[in-house]
Amino acid sequence: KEEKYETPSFLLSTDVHPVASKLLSIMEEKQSNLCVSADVTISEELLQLADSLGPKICMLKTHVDILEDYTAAFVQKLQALAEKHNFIIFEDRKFADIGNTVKHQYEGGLYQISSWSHIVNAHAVPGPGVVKGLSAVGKPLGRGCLLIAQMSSQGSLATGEYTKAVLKMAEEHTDFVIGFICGSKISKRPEFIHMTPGVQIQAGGDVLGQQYTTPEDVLYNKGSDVIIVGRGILEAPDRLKAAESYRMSGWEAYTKRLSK
Ligand code: 5BU
Repeated sequence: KEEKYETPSFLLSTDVHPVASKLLSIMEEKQSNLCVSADVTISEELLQLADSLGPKICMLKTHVDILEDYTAAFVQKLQALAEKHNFIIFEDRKFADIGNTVKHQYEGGLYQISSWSHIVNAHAVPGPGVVKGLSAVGKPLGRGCLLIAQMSSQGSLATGEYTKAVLKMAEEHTDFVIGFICGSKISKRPEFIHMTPGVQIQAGGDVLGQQYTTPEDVLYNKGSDVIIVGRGILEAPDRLKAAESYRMSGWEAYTKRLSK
């Protein structure tokens, strides 16, 4: 089949944040807009996942605070795997406090997230101070941030006017905010990356309010750029096979949209 995909011209623009442009070039190179959500509780299993699925993904999303055995040595190994397989690390920390507090939470504590995670995310609910606090730590390190504009869970309050306010907050902090967690494309500005959780091959949900949409729907119909997949891969009988199938269907839907 002929490859119609061409490098989007904005990739060549100098306005794009370095982490965003790195992510976009990884996506192109690996033909993957799959972010695996590595929601496991043992660090060795997380490292194994990162090593085996590494070639299939553009990004690995973590929740370090669910690990039972977190150590500084673990993040060093994770960083080495990110280098080896060329993927971005995204700690899904969902910061949501005043600027001064999130600064400490991002930089310090047990996890020292800013030292190893290329991307973090934040709720906009505290107002712009949350971005300013995170930015004070992350910007000098070349890190990027996603604002949570919408959530995948049923009954989420992040809708309508709230989502619009998040978009505005992002537009006012483009030196640090590189995009959104959202269900569909909310900004036409090409420098913003749209990433969507709540994705499985079959639409549906779980018993705790998670709602799933398919890769095709998210990337083609809803116009998002990256799919975030956890249990769709983690609970599959063969994780590598499942990751390859999400990568393939995701890339097909994404390139089909870009050449619309
Ligand atoms: P799942 O197993 O594919 O349902 O996991 C989804 C992951 O994405 C999980 O780590 C959530 O914490 C994360 N997530 C989400 O599901 N929905 C959201 O709106 C946001 C994050 Br923000």
